[in-house]
Amino acid sequence: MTETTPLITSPEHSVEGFVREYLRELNFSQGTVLERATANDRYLALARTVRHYLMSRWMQTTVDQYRTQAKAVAYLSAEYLLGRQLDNALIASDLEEIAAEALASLGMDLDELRAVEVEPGLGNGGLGRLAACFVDSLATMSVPAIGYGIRYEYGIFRQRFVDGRQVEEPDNWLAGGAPWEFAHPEHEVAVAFGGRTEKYTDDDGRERSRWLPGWQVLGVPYNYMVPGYRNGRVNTLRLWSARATHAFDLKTFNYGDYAEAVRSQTFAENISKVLYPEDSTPQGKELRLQQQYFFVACSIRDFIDQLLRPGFDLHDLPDRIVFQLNDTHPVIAIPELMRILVDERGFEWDDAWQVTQRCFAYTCHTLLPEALEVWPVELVGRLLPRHLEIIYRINEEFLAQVRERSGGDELLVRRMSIIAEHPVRSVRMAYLATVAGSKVNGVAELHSQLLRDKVLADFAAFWPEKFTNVTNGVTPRRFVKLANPGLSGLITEAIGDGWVTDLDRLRELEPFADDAEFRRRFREVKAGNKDRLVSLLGARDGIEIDPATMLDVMVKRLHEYKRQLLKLLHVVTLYDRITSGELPVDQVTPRTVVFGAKAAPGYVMAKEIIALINHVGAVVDADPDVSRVLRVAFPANYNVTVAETLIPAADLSEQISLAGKEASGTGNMKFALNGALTIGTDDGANVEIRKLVGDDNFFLFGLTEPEASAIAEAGYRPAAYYEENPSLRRALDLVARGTFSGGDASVFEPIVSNLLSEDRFMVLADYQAYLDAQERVERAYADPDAWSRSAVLNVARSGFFSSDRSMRDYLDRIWRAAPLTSS
Ligand code: BZD
Repeated sequence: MTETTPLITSPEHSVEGFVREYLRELNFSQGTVLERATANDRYLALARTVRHYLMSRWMQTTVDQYRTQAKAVAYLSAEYLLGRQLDNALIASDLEEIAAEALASLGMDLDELRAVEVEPGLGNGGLGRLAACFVDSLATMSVPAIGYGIRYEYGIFRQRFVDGRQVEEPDNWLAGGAPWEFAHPEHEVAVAFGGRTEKYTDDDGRERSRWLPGWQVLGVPYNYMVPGYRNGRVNTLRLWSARATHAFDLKTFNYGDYAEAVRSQTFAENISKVLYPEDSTPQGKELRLQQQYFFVACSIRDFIDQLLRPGFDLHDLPDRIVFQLNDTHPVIAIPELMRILVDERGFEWDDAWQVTQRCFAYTCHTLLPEALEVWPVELVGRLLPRHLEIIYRINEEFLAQVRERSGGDELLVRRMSIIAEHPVRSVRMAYLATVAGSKVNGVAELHSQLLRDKVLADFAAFWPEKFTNVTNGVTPRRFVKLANPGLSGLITEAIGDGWVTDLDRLRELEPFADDAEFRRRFREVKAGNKDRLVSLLGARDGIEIDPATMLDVMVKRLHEYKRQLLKLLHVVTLYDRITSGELPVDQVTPRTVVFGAKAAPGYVMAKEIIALINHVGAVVDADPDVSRVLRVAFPANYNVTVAETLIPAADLSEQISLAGKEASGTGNMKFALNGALTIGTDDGANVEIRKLVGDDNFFLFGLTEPEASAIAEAGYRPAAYYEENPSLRRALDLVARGTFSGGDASVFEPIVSNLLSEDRFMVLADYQAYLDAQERVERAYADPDAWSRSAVLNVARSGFFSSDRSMRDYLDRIWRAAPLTSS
């Protein structure tokens, strides 16, 4: 890149300027005129117009980052759950009003065009959305940063319900055109796979190993703008798309298997075809490892070749970059950097190891043992033979250290080995990341503590200083400013608009919690948000909900540990009490329970739970007495776009995982920031939310982590709770008898028998405490003024959960990098 590239200027920041640019785009890029333009044409022209306003900032940011060669953060993540781009670009560039007026002058409605955009669903859930929040914050804080990932042709599946059961459909998000991306085939990168290694002696007489790959693919980078919020910065998200090579590089393939190579080319493009829809339970599929290596190999190569000055001495790499590993998915980057340094750049092993360790840090996002990725040695050896050798050597040297420091404790050595021997010889990716990374962090206080005390206890004893915590956060731009314009306006009126980039300022709202007029307006905003939700669910799903009821929301991936079943047992209990006459209808707090959840397509139990929710919902809705006070709404295909309307409307946020299982949660933060009260267990970031908002403004219930562990240890017997609790027994019996399955008792039998015999996540043990807490909720909700006071306090005290704060913590504790000062 030359350093004196003349920069283009932005279109004029005015309604007239916008109209001009818009019509030009419609003509020149879409090749049409207003009268003939389809909704998609109009949207695409709008997206491109907005893009133009960001372009000079983007180019300037890129030039500045190259010019200063300041230390940069490279966020390596297999997932980015971005949400719609147009809305965010509009607020970042302060163009919302101008665009709305400009379009209106041309007879169009901005909101209608926004709705045309299909969100890029390039992630499964929390982990992918977190990555999207982080890149937003980094840009807003002017931190030199780049996000690296995969440009999946198909994102997370679209969910439909057929007879209440989940059916998955492909998410062809690119079909309508992709106005936010910039392909750069000229910067394609070759990535090798397979083949074998051979030993040789180098010119200095040293024994070395080299990789003779069997086949290769090309990675084409696609750049996406990551606009900072009104700060003149636009960072880059670079996602890689796989292409077949045009021709074979004879040198590379001399030793390879030509036939295999040809066959493999056909499959090359499968690598970035589809996002794996499993979260928490990795499937260990070969294509998945190919995806992982593909994107990190492209990214490291890209950073070295494109972002460093020519001739840069890689011994100094840690001064220029830190690679943050978003869970274990990119961990194969560690042996890849070692390979580049040792094999390609002739580094001594020890020097390469020093550099590599300083370049990587690892974030763990789970506590479930089954979620810790392991790759069979056989597979790694077949796909990446040189990397396997490197991993073996890393392990060998590490275990020698363990032996030395433990006085030869072979049990400890076996426990800590990066290579597991059972059930099949495998590479433990979390251990590799822990050994190689300079820092390891969990994503909430409790999670980090449990990592230190349980999951990675041996490592924490070995390297206490390596372990740290960074509590997750969410971007207030998307999840408050954009999603909740009513509340944003109210806050800004009260305390000014500084909160958007300095969320601690929300504290200044505290006194307003005691201001009756402010509370009234807060309730007015909530009511308006509920009306918006009513319209959305009506139009999108044909679901009718009553905005005058308490909106009780549980949205997140469907997983047993998150305990959607506990919420459902509450619904069934209410149904039972109302239909049996035990609970007079006029004593019930009218409620709408909203679920949103996708299940991994292969996760049978999760899919059964979805069916049960829908079936219970249908029976509840069909009962004229019950449905006056209780409704269940389960809109299909919950995604970021739906979240943006749903969360601001919620009264009650359900965060009810079994303590010690949810690493952090981030939905919990979004709800609190939008003034919903939480009913929750002492789990993940709930713990920190409760501490901050105060016990009076949070409905805590359930076992604590030590209690749950103790029960598990002593032998948990769920049937005992069933036997001793009549209310629970009746609820489960209703399901077991087929009340929600047309009288067919067999349909949901697996759910009931699993709860009675195993109930791994202690739904039955927490049932009564949950019901009691829901009664506390009802009593509190009966006093709207007191409820809204608590809600305002939730907003005022949740500023800590800005992802800007998370980024500051990463910068201070892990990255040791700093924002760019003005250009
Ligand atoms: O990460 C989630 C945790 O479950 C949440 O508690 C936490 O808040 C977020 C962000 O830290 N983990 C995931 O979302 N995990 C995945 O999506 C995933 C995806 C593929 C493979 C394994 C896990």
